[in-house]
Amino acid sequence: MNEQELMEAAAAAIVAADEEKAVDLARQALELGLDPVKVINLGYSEGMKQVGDLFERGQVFLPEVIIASEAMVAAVDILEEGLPEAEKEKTAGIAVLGTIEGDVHDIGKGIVATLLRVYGFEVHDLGRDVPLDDFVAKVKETGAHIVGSSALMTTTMVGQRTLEQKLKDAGLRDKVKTMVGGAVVTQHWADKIGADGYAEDAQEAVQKAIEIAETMRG
Ligand code: B12
Repeated sequence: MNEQELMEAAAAAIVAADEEKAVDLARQALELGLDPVKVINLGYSEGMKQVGDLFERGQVFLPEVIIASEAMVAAVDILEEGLPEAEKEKTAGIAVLGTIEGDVHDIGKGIVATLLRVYGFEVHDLGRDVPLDDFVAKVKETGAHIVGSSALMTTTMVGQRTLEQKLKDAGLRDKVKTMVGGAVVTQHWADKIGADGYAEDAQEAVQKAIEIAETMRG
């Protein structure tokens, strides 16, 4: 199986909500020496997007989405074993991450957290359905350079705008840079609410975070 075929099979395994197959393909990807991040982005995440489209059209139902997402998590766990060890010596920066309150989608945010750690960030992952005040408190406590929020629903992305305001009210907005992401979030939304960064996937998120952390060190 070549790289392209494996990516397509990985996406298909997620659409079929076939955990065994998804896990088996993740192992094959590592054996073939493929880039785990690429396989997550172009294979499994692509499958998850297709599941979302089918769900929206009423062609699959919530229980199937849950099983598909479990298959995705299991495959990503395997692929993460193929990532280089997190940099323990150097600190690229301190990042606080979480999924906005009211929103339980956390697969993508988890991938972003893992990759940031691999690239030397000290990551404080607050989890999902995180009250906005908890983001603010954690930024204050850790002196974070970056606070990243994830939102997968139109109803919760508005929380990212409120978070901007809460950071201002707490006098922290000039000390921390904000990054936003999640399926419904766009660069346009980031600009509109005054966030400092947006990324479409975890790889881009890390690149942007590194750039942002560098500008903060001056
Ligand atoms: C899996 C899934 C679920 C799972 C979540 C499991 C979990 N632990 O996360 C379950 C089944 C629980 C679920 C529940 C629901 N879901 Co849902 N779900 C999805 C689905 C199919 C895939 C999401 C996913 O994991 N994608 C894969 C990951 C890797 O991608 P990602 O999250 O986008 O993350 C990447 C980037 O966005 C970026 N990124 C992510 N976060 C961040 C943060 C920062 C700072 C940065 C820089 C970048 C970044 O990097 C990530 C990695 O590359 C989406 C469809 C879609 N197109 O997204 C719907 C979707 C998000 N769900 C939807 C809905 C409606 C729901 C429910 C309300 C359904 C219901 N009727 O109950 C509930 C929500 C409950 C709640 N209160 O939150 C809608 C939202 C519609 C909208 N526009 O508001 C969607 C879009 C489906 C649809 N098309 O209708 N869901």
